[in-house]
Amino acid sequence: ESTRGKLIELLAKEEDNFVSGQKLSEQLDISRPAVWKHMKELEKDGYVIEAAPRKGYRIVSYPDKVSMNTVQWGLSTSWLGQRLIHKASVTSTQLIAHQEAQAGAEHGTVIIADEQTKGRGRLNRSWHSYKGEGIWMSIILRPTFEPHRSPQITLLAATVLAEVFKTYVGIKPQIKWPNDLLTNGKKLAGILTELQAEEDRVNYIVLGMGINVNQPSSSFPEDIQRKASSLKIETGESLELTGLIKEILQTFEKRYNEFNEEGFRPIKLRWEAFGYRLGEMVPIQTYQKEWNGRIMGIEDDGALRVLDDKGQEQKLYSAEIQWGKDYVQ
Ligand code: BTX
Repeated sequence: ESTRGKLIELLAKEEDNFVSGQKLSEQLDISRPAVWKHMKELEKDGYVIEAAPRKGYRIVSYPDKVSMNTVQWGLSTSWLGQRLIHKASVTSTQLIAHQEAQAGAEHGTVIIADEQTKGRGRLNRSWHSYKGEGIWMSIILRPTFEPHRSPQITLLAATVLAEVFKTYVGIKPQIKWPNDLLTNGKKLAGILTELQAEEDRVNYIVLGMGINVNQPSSSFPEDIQRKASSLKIETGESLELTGLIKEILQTFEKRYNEFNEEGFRPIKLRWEAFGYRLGEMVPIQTYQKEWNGRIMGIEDDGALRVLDDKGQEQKLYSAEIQWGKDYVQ
């Protein structure tokens, strides 16, 4: 199986170019008939391989099916997703992730499901997770930082999704504080961070991401149709889930490593580049008070930085913000 992984990697790296059977046989240290046999196996898994005399092999298309193998093949991470659990149907990938984490699952373990029957959002809200139409994924992290820094992970995850949507999918999303990914005020993706910690130490974090990918708008129930969108609705094209999952995992690992080495600053700047209604006045409700504030950015601890009408800076941790007519809570 690791030979097959390496084989995919060698072919994937060359993209549209052919790789000779000779080269593959040398690099994998297997005979040429064995290379041929592996190609036949890959075809069974849904890869379309072109074999040309004297030129060699190339991948014409990748399988659409999400599975442990199709995600891990060619995945260029060093710790994220090296252990990956894929299930056809679960109640919630968060739940599985908690069970796995409590049983000792390593940092970077990923749980992905085609469908969730009880997908959850924040504050006990539910998350619609249609079969095969989106990415429903939880990542187990075992960070060494102190618990109070964990909200930064939510912000980091939001910037990773924004970055991937922009560079890989080609749409520029906005991040509604703290963690919703929007286009035109509609929710494309949500993030749910759950923490298991002691006073001064994080046992683990389960980071859940729900990404609407291939839903047509008719797929959403009526009550969320006007506030939800998918990458397909935005681009007009279906996207291959495995490719997108790999891109997210690779970008996440890179940004997480950067976060460990350089701290929160680069993440903060990137977050602010995507910030929803940044610089604008919005009505805010804190405790009994209603006031207007200008959204300025985020603090190092993940709080929202808002300027009140006296020109004072306020830090908001949780507040009812009336995001505007185009956004429905
Ligand atoms: P949230 O509480 O910010 O958003 C939930 C709200 O969003 C719902 O009340 C509903 O109005 C709306 N909504 C529900 N489903 C969708 C959808 N598919 N698209 C757009 N809007 C929707 C956000 O919570 C965090 C969601 C995390 C989901 C992931 S999926 C993998 C992991 N497993 C799991 O159970 N949850 C996480």
